[in-house]
Amino acid sequence: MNLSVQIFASLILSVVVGLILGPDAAPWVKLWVAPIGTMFINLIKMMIVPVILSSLVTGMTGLGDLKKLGRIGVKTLIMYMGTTAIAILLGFGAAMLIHPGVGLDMGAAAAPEIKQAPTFMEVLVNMIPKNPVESMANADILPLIVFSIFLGAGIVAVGGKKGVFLTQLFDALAEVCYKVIGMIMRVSPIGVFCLLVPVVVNNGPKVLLPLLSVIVAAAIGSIAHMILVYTPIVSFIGKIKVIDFYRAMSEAMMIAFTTCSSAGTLPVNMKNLIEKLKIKKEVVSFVLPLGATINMDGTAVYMGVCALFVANVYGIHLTINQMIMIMFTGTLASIGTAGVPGGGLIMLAMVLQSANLPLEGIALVAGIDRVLDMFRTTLNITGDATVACAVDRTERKYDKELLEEANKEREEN
Ligand code: DAS
Repeated sequence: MNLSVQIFASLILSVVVGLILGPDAAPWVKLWVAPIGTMFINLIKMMIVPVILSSLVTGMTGLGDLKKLGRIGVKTLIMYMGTTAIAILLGFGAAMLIHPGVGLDMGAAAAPEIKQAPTFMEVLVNMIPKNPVESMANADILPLIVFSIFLGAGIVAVGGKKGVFLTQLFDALAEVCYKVIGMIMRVSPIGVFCLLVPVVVNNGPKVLLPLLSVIVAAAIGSIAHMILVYTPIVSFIGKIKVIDFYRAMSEAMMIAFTTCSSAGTLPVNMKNLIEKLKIKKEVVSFVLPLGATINMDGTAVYMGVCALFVANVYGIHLTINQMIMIMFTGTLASIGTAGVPGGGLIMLAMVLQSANLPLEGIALVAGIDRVLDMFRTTLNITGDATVACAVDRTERKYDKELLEEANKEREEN
């Protein structure tokens, strides 16, 4: 049975076992099952820094010139921002369809503390690592990307035998990383099972049913975004058959769904795009790590759905101004969301505050946040892969020109 099918079977089994065990088994499950899930996700996280460093440095040396990096960067950022803005709109649309929270009396709830999203300048300043080893130790992905780009550019500048040696060294390290990730993925059915059983045991029907409308709206928004936004991009720009794309993405999507961590899914996503979809390493190693930190379309859908849910629960009719504020701050909040479990919940406060909606609303969705996070993280990493496929395809045009130029030079000499 292929690995994706094994992981899916494990996912279904964990839901059944979790429902049979029920909330009374929570202490026992927390003691004996949850730690195995934590060990599995830590195994994948163990590969985040080495795979980004080795792939991005190799990718940089493969780019040949910084002009290409600039072109890839601009295309990537435009597509990331564009798809995120559409995602919030779809979140609003799904919530207007389902009307989550209408007539729901959730009682008063304590207002959580507000975490401010970093300002644009703060994001820029934080991107420059004052100590690359510290950035690696903390798995700070953006500073690690910047350091890897400079390291790769330095190797290209050195050139000669030393440059070739270092390029081959980092290329070999990248290959080793993908082999290790493959070994880790072999135990993923067990890891997925042990990650999901605690979630099902703690979020049984009595927790989920009253807020089922929120989960349904988030799921509809996420699926609509995949169908209306990602499928056309993959098919018409990426020139990849949709069935091939989602088949190649299935492992990473299920890991994202169960771990709720874009960062934790990154190594698997990178490996599968390079090995299964043959996307260029220099594109994958730049676009995906960047996306895992700033491209969160699933979180944007969630912001749209939850903002409308809170407005409905408190009987507030959103004005156009409030919806524009939610769209703007929701895009910023999704950029500032960390690629870890629960990242979006923390940023929701900023969105509600910007639209003058009661912050107590966060406590209402906090109880089912882990389930909502499954959908948003799965969409987040799928969006990263979608943009990588589109950027890779549009770059091939330049590669073809380079190839033709090289052929012409060869004929002339
Ligand atoms: N869990 C986050 C991620 O890893 C998304 C979120 O919390 O919104 O992408």
